[in-house]
Amino acid sequence: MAVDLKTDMWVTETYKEITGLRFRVEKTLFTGKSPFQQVDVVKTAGHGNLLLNDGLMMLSERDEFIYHEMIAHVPLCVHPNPERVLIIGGGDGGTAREVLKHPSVKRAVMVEIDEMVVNACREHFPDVSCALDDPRLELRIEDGIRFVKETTERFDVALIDSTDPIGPATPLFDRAFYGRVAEVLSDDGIMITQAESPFYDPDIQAPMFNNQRPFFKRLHLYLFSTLTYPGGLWSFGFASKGRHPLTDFDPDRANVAAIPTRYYNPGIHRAAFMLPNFVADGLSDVLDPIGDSEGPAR
Ligand code: AG3
Repeated sequence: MAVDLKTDMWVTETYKEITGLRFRVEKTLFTGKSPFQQVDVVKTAGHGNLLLNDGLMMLSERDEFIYHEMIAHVPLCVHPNPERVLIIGGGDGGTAREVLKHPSVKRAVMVEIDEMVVNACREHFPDVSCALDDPRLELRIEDGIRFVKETTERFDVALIDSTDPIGPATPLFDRAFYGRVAEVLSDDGIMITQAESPFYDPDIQAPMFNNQRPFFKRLHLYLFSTLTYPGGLWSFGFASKGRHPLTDFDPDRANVAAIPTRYYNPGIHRAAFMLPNFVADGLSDVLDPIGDSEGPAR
């Protein structure tokens, strides 16, 4: 089909001034400026609705399931009995939706700093925000840094569903924050952190893991593909007080088959921790080996 130049609209995320990712837009659904960031929702031609914070793509309806399944099910299927889950950020509700698929979870607390994100997603991403009113979830509009400093509650799993370390999410990559998260976690606790692009962001990943090292016994990285973030390959950090992401993973005990997913399964779980050489070599000083061999996962 020919492109009508008068109505041809695209939204572009420019990343580090070296690459751009763009989607055709049909119309703008929401635009607002909160005390924390610029929030935009557009309807795209082929990827459903798309949320941007400060011009950075956060999620599209078409592929959000990959990110949200991978941040939630990997730790929840490694922990032997995850009952209490903390989510920092994640205002769209996608992470909460996946967490609450686990029958073992009795209580989830989600701490999102920006109410505008929650409201925009309630309206424009109904299939993502659908679990925000689940009675097991407490949604707090509050600074996550302050919450972990002040809470006396303890959690089995903490999921740091943050944006890039610019703007409001910057302190979520600091040593002091990871220290507090470790304190609010139980003795077999697991923390997952949004860990950026293995191609473009080793300069963010290495300090991130260094900042976690004093508080966790095991640090690993795992990968997933995305249509919505620059480069198409993205990662999470897996930090635990002892649990191993593969040898402590038992798909039967976790009853993976009973959790409805479109991306995550036991094979994906294991494969995600296998790192290409350039990733493993770049992070060999900061990650733990995944297997018996020397050096990080491969
Ligand atoms: N969190 C954002 C991940 C990083 C995106 N970075 C980027 N586009 N430059 C997504 C929140 C989903 N709950």
